[in-house]
Amino acid sequence: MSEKTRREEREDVLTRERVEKPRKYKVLLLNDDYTTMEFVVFVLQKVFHHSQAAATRIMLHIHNSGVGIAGIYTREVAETRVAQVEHLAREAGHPLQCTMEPE
Ligand code: TYC
Repeated sequence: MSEKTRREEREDVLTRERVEKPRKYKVLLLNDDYTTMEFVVFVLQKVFHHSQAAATRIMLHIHNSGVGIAGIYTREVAETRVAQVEHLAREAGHPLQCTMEPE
């Protein structure tokens, strides 16, 4: 008598999805040879709300190591910020690349 109905199993799945913490995603900026340092600092301040000092430190880390974390967010926020970076970069004529990956 402990067998669950299909309906009860479906409800268990829905409950688990609502109760568990949403997955977080790292938004990454990639280094390149053409985007100016000033533009990367501007993006880190404008899109990711870092201070000038933090933005400069993150930009230099990316410049020296090839990739760096701009921020960590839920999936929808991460997707929006990636799109904002791509829009600003294309508009300014910079090849800056921005991606996201599960934390
Ligand atoms: N490497 C670039 C330069 O020397 C600066 C840069 C930093 C570009 C970080 C992209 O994500 C980046 N102008």
